[in-house]
Amino acid sequence: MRLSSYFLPTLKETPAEAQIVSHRLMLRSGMIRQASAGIYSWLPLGHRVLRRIEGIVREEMDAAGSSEMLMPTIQPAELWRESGRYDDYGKEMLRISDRHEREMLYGPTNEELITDIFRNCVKSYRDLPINLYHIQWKFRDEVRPRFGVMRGREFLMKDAYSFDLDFNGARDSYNAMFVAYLKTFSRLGLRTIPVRAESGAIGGDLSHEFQIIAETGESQLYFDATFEEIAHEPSPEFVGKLQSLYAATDDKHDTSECPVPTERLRTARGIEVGHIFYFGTKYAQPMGAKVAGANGEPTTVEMGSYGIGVSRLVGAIIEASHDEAGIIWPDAVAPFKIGLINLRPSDTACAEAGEDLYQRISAVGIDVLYDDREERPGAKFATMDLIGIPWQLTVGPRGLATGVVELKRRSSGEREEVSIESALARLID
Ligand code: P5A
Repeated sequence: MRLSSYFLPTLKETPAEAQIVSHRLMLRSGMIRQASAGIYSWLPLGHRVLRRIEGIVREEMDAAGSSEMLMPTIQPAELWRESGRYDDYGKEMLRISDRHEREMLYGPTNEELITDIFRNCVKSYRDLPINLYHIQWKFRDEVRPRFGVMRGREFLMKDAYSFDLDFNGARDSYNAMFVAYLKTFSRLGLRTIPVRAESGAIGGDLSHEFQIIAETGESQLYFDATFEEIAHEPSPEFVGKLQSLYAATDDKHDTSECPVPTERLRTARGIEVGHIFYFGTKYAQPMGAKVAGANGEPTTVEMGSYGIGVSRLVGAIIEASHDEAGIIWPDAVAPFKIGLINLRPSDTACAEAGEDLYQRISAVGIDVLYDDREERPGAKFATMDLIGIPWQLTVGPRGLATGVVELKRRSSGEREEVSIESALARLID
């Protein structure tokens, strides 16, 4: 991608309305624009990151044996009446009526819709277990949308749903998702603490929130220091260990009943990037989701649901990875791997070398953003730092005279002068 023809409306001024660093940086780097409170357009740079995160989430869900599908954003009210949640959900639900005055809603989550699909399609215990997911926009009319994409009204969620014949099966499904979440977050460069949680509007009696530590987090966490000391191996053997350690949010934490001695208790703010629930027959029972069991008896299925805040993760990753100059994308989610900076595009040697590098890098399928604009070098470096591209490759007249280019690693700030060929060898492997 050539910056001269890319749409990157960066801002020089710090936007006054943004209270936290990720929101400021997303606006300044031209990733998002607000359409209305808590509702955003994703501009090309932001959209790339969103798709990257979505891709990693998708790979890990597929690897865990969940099947991707796509449910609509608009749902009929009658399904929510069946589960009893139409009234319970209150003002957070955006209610709409169509031209025939039929009551509809913009889905805040999909337990009802997936249970309806299941009850119509699955008849026998032999078809179980089943795990389905989709990545779709949700709407929750939050009282206080804030912090940009972190607490939006419209937001992108990956939501998965499991169906099992009995509790043991449902617990295995829950634990498989638990492991898939550890893998997903670790690939995103994040270290998460699984916290026992209230299940709130989703319901059920077993639930974990996946929290990342960040000063600007909305949750207050209390957890065992062991979380900081052990490796968070995303493996089935590790689930029991992690689930046995104490971690709680302030609404659940009770100092007098806390099993962790004071000197081993840590406290920090956290951002909830995922939330998983086992809720048994809460929806299957009222909605009549049954299969024929081994002896032919109709058996109500046991369910769980598993959410990841895909759009919230964009902000959460920035909270965890930035400096004074801007964003520092972990390689796995970076919108481009390389920022190629041409210090003097009007110079023939620079233009040729820049173009040659751009072509050769693009030819091997690596995402490169080529700054071919006529701009001051300082402005070019500042833009690349702001938008957080992991590698900066700079071509200038002075270096070219001796056959070298400069390679800079955004995360460490390390710079090196290397020959064009060795720069390419380093970047293309
Ligand atoms: C689990 C999947 C559910 O809705 N039903 C389907 C269950 N869980 S949840 O905890 O309510 O949401 C899942 C994740 O979505 C993100 N999230 C949000 N992101 C941005 N803005 C919001 N207003 C918002 N609300 C929830 C969180 O990451 C949450 O863990």
